[in-house]
Amino acid sequence: VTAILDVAKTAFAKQNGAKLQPGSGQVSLPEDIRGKILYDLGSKSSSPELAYRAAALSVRERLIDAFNKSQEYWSSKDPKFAYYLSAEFLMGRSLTNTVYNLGLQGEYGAALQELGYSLEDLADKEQNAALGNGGLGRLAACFIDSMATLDLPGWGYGIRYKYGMFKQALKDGHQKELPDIWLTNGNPWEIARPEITYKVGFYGKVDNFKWTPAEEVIAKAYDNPIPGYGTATVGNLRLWEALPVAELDLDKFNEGKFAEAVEGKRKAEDISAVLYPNDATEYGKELRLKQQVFFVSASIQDVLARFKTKHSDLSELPAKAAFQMNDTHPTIAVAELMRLLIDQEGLDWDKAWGITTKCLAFTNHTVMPEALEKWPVTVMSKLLPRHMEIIDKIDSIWKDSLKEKVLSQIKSKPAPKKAPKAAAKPAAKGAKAAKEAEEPEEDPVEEALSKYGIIMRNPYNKAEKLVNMAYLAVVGSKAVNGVAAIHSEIIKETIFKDFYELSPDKFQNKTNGVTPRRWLAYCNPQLASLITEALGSNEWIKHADKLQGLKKFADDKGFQAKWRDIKLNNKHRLAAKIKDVTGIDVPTHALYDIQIKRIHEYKRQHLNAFSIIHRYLQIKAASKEERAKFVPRVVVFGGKAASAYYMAKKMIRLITAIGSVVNNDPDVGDLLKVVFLPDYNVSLAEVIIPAAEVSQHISTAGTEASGTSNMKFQMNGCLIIGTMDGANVEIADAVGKENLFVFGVDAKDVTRLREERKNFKDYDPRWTKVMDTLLSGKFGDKAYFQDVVDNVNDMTKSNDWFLLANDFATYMTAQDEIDALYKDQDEWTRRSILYTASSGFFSSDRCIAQYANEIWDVKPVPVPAS
Ligand code: GPQ
Repeated sequence: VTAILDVAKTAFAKQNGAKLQPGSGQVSLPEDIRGKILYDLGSKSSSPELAYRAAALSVRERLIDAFNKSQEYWSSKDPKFAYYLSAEFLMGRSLTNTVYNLGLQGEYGAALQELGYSLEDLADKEQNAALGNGGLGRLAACFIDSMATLDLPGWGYGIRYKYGMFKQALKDGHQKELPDIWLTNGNPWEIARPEITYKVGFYGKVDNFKWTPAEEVIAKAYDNPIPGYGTATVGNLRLWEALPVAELDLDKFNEGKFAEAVEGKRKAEDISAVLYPNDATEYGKELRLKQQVFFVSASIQDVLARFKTKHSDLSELPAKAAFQMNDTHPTIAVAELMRLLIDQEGLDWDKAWGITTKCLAFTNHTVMPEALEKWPVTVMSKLLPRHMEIIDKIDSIWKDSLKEKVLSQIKSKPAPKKAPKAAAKPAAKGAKAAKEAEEPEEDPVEEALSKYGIIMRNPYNKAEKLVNMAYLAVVGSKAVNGVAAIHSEIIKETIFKDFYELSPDKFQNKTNGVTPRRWLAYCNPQLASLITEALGSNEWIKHADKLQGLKKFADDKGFQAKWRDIKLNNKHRLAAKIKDVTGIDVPTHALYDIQIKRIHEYKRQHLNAFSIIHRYLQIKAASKEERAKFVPRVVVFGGKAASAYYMAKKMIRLITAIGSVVNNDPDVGDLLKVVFLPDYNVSLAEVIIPAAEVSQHISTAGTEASGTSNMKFQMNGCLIIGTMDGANVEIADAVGKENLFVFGVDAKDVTRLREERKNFKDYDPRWTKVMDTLLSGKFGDKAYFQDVVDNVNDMTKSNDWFLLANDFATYMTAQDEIDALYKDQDEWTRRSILYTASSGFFSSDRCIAQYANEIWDVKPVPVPAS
């Protein structure tokens, strides 16, 4: 077959003139790219945009050859596969990554040079594939890179959103959201698979366990090949597009009702139209649940279909497939796999449950209550009547299995005496009180079981029942993991405490990681070369532990000087970007201080903003001589606020308002610049991170599950100011805590401190001054910032939930330490080198190897070269 194909290819190429294959010796690479501009893009002249598209089309062919080989090889070996189910994959750009991972940089670099371009310039023309919100989506992207690099048979599965993460513009310093129209010029990195489709149903009726959906859509596959680094293996990310079962309603069309005739089509396409732009908050919208079922159902159907081409006994499924559920978004998989096994495959309940609970695993990414998805039973029953029936049964079998345990607990503890409800309460008035009074008395066993319930009462509206998706996932999974050591401990003590006590062995930790390819080797090429030169090989790109070898250069003055030079070059590149995007001139001799992440109260960008106000006041109050001693700083922010998140949007305005005053004050000059870079995304991060000297990871302890940009900054030799939260704790262990600027309360004290807030009196005078300045109108409309201040400073209105006032003093101390250390450039650089040297643990290769060994039981199957 291959021989015939080769003959056909050559014949076709000859007929087509320009369609000769590069690499076959028939046509040179520059000719190939020129041919693509002429024949694929239909243009007689070139431009950087066209050249990018042509180069990408050319690379695509190489990629597809390698992809086909890998997938055929894996298919012939039939190993166990890991399937990473995720509603988000924040891929960013692909050209550089693909060319470098395939080892084609030399060839393409030279070819493009011949055509008058550089790979770097063309790379900049690519749209970002922004099919994710932030950390969770980017983690999924790093994971599939590592799976391919480690030769692990595995695919990602998700949604091909037509519109990704919104674009952020600033209008008068306020965030404005614009749609992300990323597919208009086509996407050379995907392969449409019109022949691979599945039906997904919604609504309708269940009659004697048989579900007849009232609405059906088609899921159509698009494959996105994922090249591994330093291997012939190319993995796959399969994304689903929603299409109507029928293009048109023919009856309506014949009646001349053209708009109505396409109504069904539009409704179907809505499912994969937009990414919900919320990060770590509950969505609560029916369309969101539809998206989740849509991609989960199509993915599981796809896996079962492939499984059945080789096997007939479904009890072998756990030996061939592991599904990792990325947060609660894909957790309907528990019910969907059960449904497919029972309703389509004819298995009995127990057998199906045995298979399901061996195939699935669940990762939790937050303890923030607002992110833990709970769907109203009413919504679920309407949209997914059969799934709801299955969840009901899972819930009741699960609780039945706990009855004896609960009974013995009740017997060993005398029940607390309950005062008769009506007598204990003052005369009940109003609807709420009436509802409470009507509440039926709970049977004590039922009450004791309720904490384990997958189906639970809405605590704010006892009449409503909710499906707790995280609990469904925990019960239906063989393993549950957190994403950093501290986080994995916290989930065992808080949100999953009762479940942990029942099955402690189910709970694991998998500290996150990031790919050293994109986040060091490719985004920081000069540093990468220096590292390779120092270590004598580039093996560190695949074996990041080898970065340890840099430790011996930490004190080497010559090496330090080279290291610093590269940082300075990267700062120049960022300064140019800042100038280009915002018009602000920033000095390159200043300390570059960066905070880039979604805007959230728990991430405390406003704490950073307050410290800038303090710095500004200090500069203003200083004499000329004193000013000369200040360490100049450029503070850069980037991040998007969820469109409906009121306070987050105010935080953006707070930063831009401070910037307009500070950046234009002649007393300040180069001593302080405050920049908010709009539309923070993956490719902007690739410019910012290599230039960073200090980065801020300052969440209230216990709130940031892990953080992953902290790891990227560490890899690039950027010092960290942070709280003992998320992966900061492990970074501090790796680098040495004394080499970080650590401040703030410990997670274990947060609950108590929140309780004590009402009596908080310990305001730092610097804090009070900052609050007063904000309310003085110095940064514009004082009324506008009143509620920002109230939220953290007025204990009668709020309790400063995120403990800004509490952590302010130690934060300022840490800031002073930064300034002091920056004056000692040798020591600063020594630490910077140590950061990179100890970042190997935070490679996603390490992390994915742990998933493969400790959860999935998937073994590498290296694809032979050529
Ligand atoms: N995270 Cl639940 C997101 O980016 N989005 C989400 O919806 C949830 C979590 C993040 C989390 O906040 C970070 O601390 C983690 O590093 C990241 O997931 C990856 O685990």
